[in-house]
Amino acid sequence: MLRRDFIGASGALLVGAGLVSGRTKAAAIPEASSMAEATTQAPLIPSSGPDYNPVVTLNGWTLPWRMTADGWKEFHLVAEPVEREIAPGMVARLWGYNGQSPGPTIEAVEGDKVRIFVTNRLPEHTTVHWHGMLLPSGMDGVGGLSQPPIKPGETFAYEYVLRKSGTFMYHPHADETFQMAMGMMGSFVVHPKDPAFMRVDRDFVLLTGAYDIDPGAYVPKIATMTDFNIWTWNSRAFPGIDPLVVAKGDRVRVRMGNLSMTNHPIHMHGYSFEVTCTDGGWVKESARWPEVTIDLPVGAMRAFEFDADAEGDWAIHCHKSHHTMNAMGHSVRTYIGVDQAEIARKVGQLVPGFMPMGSTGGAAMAGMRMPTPDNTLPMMTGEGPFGSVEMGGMFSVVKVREGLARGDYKDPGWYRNPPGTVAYKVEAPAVAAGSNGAVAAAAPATRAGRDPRMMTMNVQARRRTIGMRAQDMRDMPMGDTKR
Ligand SMILES: [Cu+2]
Repeated sequence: MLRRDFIGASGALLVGAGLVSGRTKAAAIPEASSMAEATTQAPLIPSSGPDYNPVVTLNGWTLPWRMTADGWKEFHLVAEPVEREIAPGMVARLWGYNGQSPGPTIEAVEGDKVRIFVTNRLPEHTTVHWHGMLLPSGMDGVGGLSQPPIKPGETFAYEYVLRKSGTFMYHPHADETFQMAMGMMGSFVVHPKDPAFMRVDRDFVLLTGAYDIDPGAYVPKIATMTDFNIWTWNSRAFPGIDPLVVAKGDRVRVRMGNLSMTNHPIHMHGYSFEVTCTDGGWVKESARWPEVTIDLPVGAMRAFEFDADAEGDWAIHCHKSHHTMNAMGHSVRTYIGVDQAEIARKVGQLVPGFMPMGSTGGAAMAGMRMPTPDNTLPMMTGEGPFGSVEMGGMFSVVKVREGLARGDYKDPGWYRNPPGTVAYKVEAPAVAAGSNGAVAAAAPATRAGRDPRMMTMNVQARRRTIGMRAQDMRDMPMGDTKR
């Protein structure tokens, strides 16, 4: 149905010539392009209209556009059900735009006249709100308030002039709770009219999101308010998130928006940086301060910049540690310091395959490879050059390398640390784990270790992963060793 042979940014096709605002006709609707790939697509270089340095949408793409003879930049969004690979091994059935969740990034230039067609292929009505834009009230996209809802099968046109440059978003403002929980959102970048203003060499954009998808399920639970288990950047979770590839010496901007239900303190290693733009506009130089973590509030965008002067593989992640886990349940009991050997022996007699976990911490989960339901992700995973990265969710790597060509976003592989610059093991007598007695002193936990009600896990019977997917633990029969 949808094809990718859209004319792109060439501006060669002059359909819609002579139309005036609000009077466009069906015949003038541009074809909608669609994207099936979940990998980062090359930036869309403008070939007509004002020049700009295009953004790179992490694990996403930019919506092609066309220029009409009378100077309107025309885009076509299609709201529709989509299938999105969250990471290899897990697909989610979401709602999005033009084949993807999030929808494609819209890019244009300050002063542009934009006409954005929105076709609704959802089973219910929708609208599109242009978050942060200065526009006529009737173009603001709030269903019932600023326009009638777009019913299934209908196409509406939004028309306005981009009055300021910056970092914005679009999302439904009709049944928005459910529709955003289903993945409906996109980035909208307006480049400055003067290409030299706030110029950077690499400009990344992404939206944070959160889903509650039970292991083995495909559709998010749309009524979840806090207890999400899949934390995403552009509807991808680590290790499915592409690295941010940067050439040493580049000026780099990362634009992030948050349409999830909680804030995300985004932390980047190896650098300090400054917030230079919010969805309210550019931040004056005198008003900026250095940070290594920026809070990304709900319903907001933050763009930060740094000069990439240090080569390496630098982690970038949400600093809420549960947001760097996949498919994690939040009713997991604590067994640190608990001697489970005896209970393991006893339960094992009744339930072959029983495996206790957590006595020494959670790291062992990352190495476990046990039977799992179809369509879910390991809680802590991702192979690095030194072993498991033990991460999931909102995590990626900024890869800064010497000598990358401009426009080269290919994954350069792992950083080769110069000799003598990697933390190393010291030859010394081995120290017994927990030897200071602090952990062993946790008396109630030790007592619990002998209580069979505290830990009954039957791996084989339910074909569920205990170690890797603590999500399942909240469904586990506690105190019932006969199942
Ligand atoms: Cu977070």
